[in-house]
Amino acid sequence: MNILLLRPHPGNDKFGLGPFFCVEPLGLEYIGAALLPAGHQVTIADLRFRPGPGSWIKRARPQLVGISCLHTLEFDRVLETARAVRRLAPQAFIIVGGHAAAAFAGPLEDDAVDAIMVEDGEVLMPLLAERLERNESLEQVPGMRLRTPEGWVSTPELAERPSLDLVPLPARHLVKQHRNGYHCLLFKPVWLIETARGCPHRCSFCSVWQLYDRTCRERSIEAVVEDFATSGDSIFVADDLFWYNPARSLELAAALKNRGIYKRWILVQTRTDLICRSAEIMAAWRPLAKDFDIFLGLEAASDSGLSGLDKDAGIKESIEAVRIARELKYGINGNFLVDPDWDEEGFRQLWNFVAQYGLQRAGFTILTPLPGTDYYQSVADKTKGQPWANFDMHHLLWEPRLGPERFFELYAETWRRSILNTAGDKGIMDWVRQVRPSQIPYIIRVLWRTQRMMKPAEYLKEYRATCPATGGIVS
Ligand code: B12
Ligand code: SF4
Repeated sequence: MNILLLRPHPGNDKFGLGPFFCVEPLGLEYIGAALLPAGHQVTIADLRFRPGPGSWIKRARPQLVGISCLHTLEFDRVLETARAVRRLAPQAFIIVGGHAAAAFAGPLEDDAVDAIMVEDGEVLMPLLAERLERNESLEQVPGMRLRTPEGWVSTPELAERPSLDLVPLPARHLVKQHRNGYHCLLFKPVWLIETARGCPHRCSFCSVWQLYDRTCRERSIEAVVEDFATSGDSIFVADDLFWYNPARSLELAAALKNRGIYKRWILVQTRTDLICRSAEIMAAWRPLAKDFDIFLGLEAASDSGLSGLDKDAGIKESIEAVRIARELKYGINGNFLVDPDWDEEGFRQLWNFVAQYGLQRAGFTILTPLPGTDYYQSVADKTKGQPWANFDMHHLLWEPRLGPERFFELYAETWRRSILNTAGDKGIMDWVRQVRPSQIPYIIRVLWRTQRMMKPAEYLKEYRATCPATGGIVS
């Protein structure tokens, strides 16, 4: 069967670090790897690059089209893509899947879509393709919301989550044509690698643990080593919780070292408390790359702030984790959450913490109720009518305690305290001096775009366009 897998353009990268990151659709590559052995013709098209869906449909002549939906903010774009596919290939079966679709399928239940996968795709997509090929009923394909003449129904639940080793390596050759477009910060091309999936923690703002019921599955050491060995020189590790399993983490570092793997750059994401108890592991990993960065969920500047987010780690861990990582010469990129319910003191506390511990290399996102979390359910009424594109963690979804004008003044001021402020400590020439001549136009373009995050008027304009109080709401 001809199968086309699409990664739509998310549509919303006005704010945030979107312009700094563009990585491969790894979920689609794993699905591709699961479909190929069954004899299917699989094409992956990344619509963040040219051409658009029309050309791909002409080329692939698909009977089955899968559209990925990683983030809540992509919902409307995903539906637009599905409608375009429906027009261009009316006979094709259209399924949507991916993290945001699985965590909260409701908004995607639209006539342009035939099914939504609410589980991983590696086992279920081959099953779906087989049933479609044989013209058999789809109601027994587990893990889906399915559009039927009687309306949307849930198919049976998957008996158990499959082992990640069922599909040991992603079909990276399917995105060969896009490879040079994948980048993170100044590293290009970049490879995305997954070593484990899920998280046993319970941060209130996060949709990952709720989707995976606080489980975490790991790939085998052999599969991960092979993936590192056959990928390029700059690696972004997709795991939400790197170094989670101490014994495995040490074993993996040793296995990579034995295979002679050494990368130009590795980026991982983890928690402060894991770093505090993993100094030995971190020491074992550090020599595996020339530059090694960590995305660290710092989230708040006080113990009460952290416990309000169910972070289950304190400020002591934040400070200690930063110290350990710096001592081992890791780069730290923190992220803090800014609560619409803050008063002025909330902002000042954050600024003092950032200044005291030199955390200017950080992102500051607005605490946003992500669909699929209990937090979302508890405030769903307040977010009614908001366009999904506003769930990018840089929009206010309701009136903040300080009022929108003052809130955005202080929020923009928070970003002005980051290293991205070219009028701050690190000027544009400091950035330019750090890059190769060929990278200068890129870095200038990206920095120019990010300066928007330091301008309250830019946020206010968007807020007023969608705020119920101003009558600007999009319904
Ligand atoms: C890589 C990544 C990114 C990349 C983008 C990747 C891309 N291709 O565009 C970057 C760094 C740019 C990014 C940015 C952001 N991200 Co992000 N990101 C991820 C991350 C770490 C990994 C995704 C991944 O590839 N996983 C590995 C693959 C193998 O798994 P998978 O994608 O889930 O695929 C499987 C299934 O979902 C399914 N599947 C996937 N696609 C499809 C398609 C079909 C048709 C089917 C049937 C099945 C299916 O099958 C696959 C195989 O089993 C996830 C974390 C996570 N746990 O998923 C967060 C995550 C998706 N991001 C998140 C967030 C919050 C963001 C930001 C808003 C953060 C910010 N502070 O700004 C921004 C938004 C940027 C923007 N404006 O678009 C949240 C999502 C929250 C939500 N509900 O919206 C996550 C879950 C992280 C978290 N812990 O909260 N992100
Ligand atoms: S924010 Fe990170 S640590 Fe917390 S539940 Fe989500 S993935 Fe786990």
